[in-house]
Amino acid sequence: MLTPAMTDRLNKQIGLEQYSSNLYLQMSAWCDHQGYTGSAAFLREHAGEELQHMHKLFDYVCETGALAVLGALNAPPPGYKSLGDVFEVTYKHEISITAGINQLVASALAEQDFGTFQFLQWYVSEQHEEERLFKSILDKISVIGLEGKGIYFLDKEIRKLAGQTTVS
Ligand code: OFO
Repeated sequence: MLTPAMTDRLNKQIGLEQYSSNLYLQMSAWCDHQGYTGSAAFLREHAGEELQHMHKLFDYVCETGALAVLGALNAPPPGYKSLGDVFEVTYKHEISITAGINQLVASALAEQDFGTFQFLQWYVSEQHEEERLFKSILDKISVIGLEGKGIYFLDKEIRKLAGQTTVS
């Protein structure tokens, strides 16, 4: 059984995962509009993964007998300065999600809610993968660059990353 405070925190995280999905779906629209079809495919696929993260939390809250509540979401930014800007934002966003998960884990421990603590371990590992994935894209950007044909090859490389992370 979840405390009301823990239910509230988990519901907030449900909203953050749903926002992540909207953020990446909107980024995929921008990339497609600019002709970066590889990045668009990768981000669209990643938006789907974020929805799975949201559903996993939603199911957990429901399974404990608490009420899952979907709150209002902010609109994600519709435009970006460059493809590099898109992936700077994704990396910073994932770092902020990691901080939120860490706070959830700390409050589960403080409440001695070991069931939630155990459940959240999946998100701890997942955030390690998320940060690694988006950092690897920033590394590709700094090696290949965004000038001339570089952006064409970069976009092809990013397409190859679609489907490389898994949700179980
Ligand atoms: Fe749900 O991991 Fe990214 O945000």
